[in-house]
Amino acid sequence: MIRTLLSACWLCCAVHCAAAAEPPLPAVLPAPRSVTQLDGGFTLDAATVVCPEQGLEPLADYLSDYLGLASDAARAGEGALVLRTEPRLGAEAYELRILPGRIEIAGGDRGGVFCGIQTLFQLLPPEVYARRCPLPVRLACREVKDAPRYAYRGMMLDVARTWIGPEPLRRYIDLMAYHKINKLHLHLADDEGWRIEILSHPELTEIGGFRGGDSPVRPVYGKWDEKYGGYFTQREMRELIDYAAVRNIEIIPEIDLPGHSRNIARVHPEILCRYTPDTAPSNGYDLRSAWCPAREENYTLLEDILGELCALFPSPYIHIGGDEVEASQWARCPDCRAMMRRCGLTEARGLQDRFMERLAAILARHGKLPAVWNESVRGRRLGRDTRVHGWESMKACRDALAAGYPTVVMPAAWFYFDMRQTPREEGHDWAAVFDVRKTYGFDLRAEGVTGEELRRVAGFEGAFWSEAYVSHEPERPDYLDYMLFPRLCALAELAWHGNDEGWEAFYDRLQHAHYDRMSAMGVRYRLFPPEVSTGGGAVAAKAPDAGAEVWYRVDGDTTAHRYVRPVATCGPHRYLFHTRRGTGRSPEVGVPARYRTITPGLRLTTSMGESARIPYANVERYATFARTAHTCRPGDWILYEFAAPVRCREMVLQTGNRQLPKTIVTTGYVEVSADGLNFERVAELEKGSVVLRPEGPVRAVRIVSTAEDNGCAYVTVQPPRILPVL
Ligand code: TNX
Repeated sequence: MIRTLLSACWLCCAVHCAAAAEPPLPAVLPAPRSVTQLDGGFTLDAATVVCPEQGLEPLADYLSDYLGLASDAARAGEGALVLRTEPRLGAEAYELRILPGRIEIAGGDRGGVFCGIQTLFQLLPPEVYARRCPLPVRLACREVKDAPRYAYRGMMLDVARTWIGPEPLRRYIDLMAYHKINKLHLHLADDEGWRIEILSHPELTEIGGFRGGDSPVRPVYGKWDEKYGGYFTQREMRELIDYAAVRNIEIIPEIDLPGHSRNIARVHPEILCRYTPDTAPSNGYDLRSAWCPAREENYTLLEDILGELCALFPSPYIHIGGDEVEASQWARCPDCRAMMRRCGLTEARGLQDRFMERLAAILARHGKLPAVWNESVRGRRLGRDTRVHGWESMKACRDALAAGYPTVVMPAAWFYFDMRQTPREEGHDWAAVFDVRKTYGFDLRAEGVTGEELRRVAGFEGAFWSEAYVSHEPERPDYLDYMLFPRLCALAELAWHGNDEGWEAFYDRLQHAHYDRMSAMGVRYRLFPPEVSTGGGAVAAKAPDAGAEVWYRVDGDTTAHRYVRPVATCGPHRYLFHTRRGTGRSPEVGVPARYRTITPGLRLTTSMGESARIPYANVERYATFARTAHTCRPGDWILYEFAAPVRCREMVLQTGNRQLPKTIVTTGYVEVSADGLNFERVAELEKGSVVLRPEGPVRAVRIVSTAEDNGCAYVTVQPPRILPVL
């Protein structure tokens, strides 16, 4: 079939290019349904005029802006680039014809025309994305016929935990649009921030949009010492909605309810249950801050909030959250208990269904439908016009589909782009550690979705949660790009086209065409790590990605050198390699010996008491982390004493969790002792951690806190990572 022809294009091209005059088939991503080669060519030059059908002027402007062309509805003749709709094609479908005398893009609707424009971009030199397409460009004549596999092709961005404002958001909207992603799910409120102006309750953003400093909202994650935040005014949001709409993207707002509501609970404490709440400080995941479902006034406030969202957002759906609700606080609330009796409920958890039902009714009054996280349909009480986002697992997705709900399939283990991509990179790991290849390989049938349930799949969505992103700034301004790309490319391929052509063919298009496009887009995407090997007294490295350069640096030195040949060395573990291609970068890797650790006899003590459940012994066995019983105050200490003096090339001491720096010793210093008696101050803590490179033997190390409470009820202590002298 034509599709197979397309998939094989790069291979064929490599083999036949020298002999055949046929131009190669285009490496469009996501792949179109069919491409047919026609005779002749068309020269796109500065004289080409974009000619839109009435109503498509915004798309003509969009296109003209990238190509520097004039747009004139009256000049549909020879040499024109015609944009028109042809409803028979269906939603978002398009036909792109490059003919000797003209280019035609016919879309089933505006979305289809937009998708046709994106395919045209991919037939042009990559510089089109930088608005520097060198004209004239000679294009081979062809006909592309294309339509999406799924109507829902989404990306969720959590702008609540880390504030992502209008400017960067516009950039991500562009990047999604280039990939034919058509839904932007904006997570606008969570424990750590409220990001959308509600005119009838300005305090929600005026107070809740900022945390730390003099705000009643406590600081969290990496932003301890400043008042941090921001929010979208309704005007700004309206502009973003319009900006996205031109780009065939619908913005779906989410307010996470009734859990993940610590932020609004600081602004309106009365929304909580009527019992003495546990007031111990805690950061994020503060599951105690759920709205009280039995408090009637809460629904008035929610009507105000949701009513404004319904008026502001044209999307037929409003996402009302519903994940990770801790029902124990309801079980202790007298009003909730009375409500449970009234409803004949034996479990407090059932109250969530009633709460969500009330919200669905509010939305219905405003002509909208609810979208929810999968936990909200466990009780099956919400109407089957509710759209479910299945995130926890494939089982959660299958359950929602089996219960009859249209479901956006987004299990974290394939679609959460906040997960790290290899074990030593940054990111969460609770769901899985995976790269673009795993996302691409996602297969509904292999995951047990069949028959009727397959038809209920609304589509796929990628997600980026940002509770830890905030702590990557300003050191890693490329972090979000790096986490999203190229995993988002695989998401787009799956949702638009499917993965029937297989990884190798997809990867071929990615490395031979799409990396260059992403470079022109200015995306700081992730490349595959280099393969590092040793032998014959040298260390060698190879880039898996076509056209990628290998670079290396030596331990303790930040200067990178271009790798040209194996490096002769008797200390291969001292070298770290990475690859570069355009704006792409791989992670740094070294030889396995670099990462080997030793576990000398250790005793851990602290001044903050020992958690009964997660004891010091965990660390002494180098098994897992330990917890203290109290948070850290100035002068508090953590002491690591070794049974015998340890010689090592590096010792990494870490408090908190790598991805969630919430349980760290926020600020402090480190002292080292050679004899266990006399200590010398050698370093400051950075984000709760320190890397020591001791010159002599170490008998003991002590972390001393200068922090006035870390905002959490305890400190987590990780086992030291000790790298032997090699
Ligand atoms: C689970 S996904 C959450 C989020 C976290 C995320 C981190 C979901 C509906 N809840 O609150 O940010 O994991 O990966």
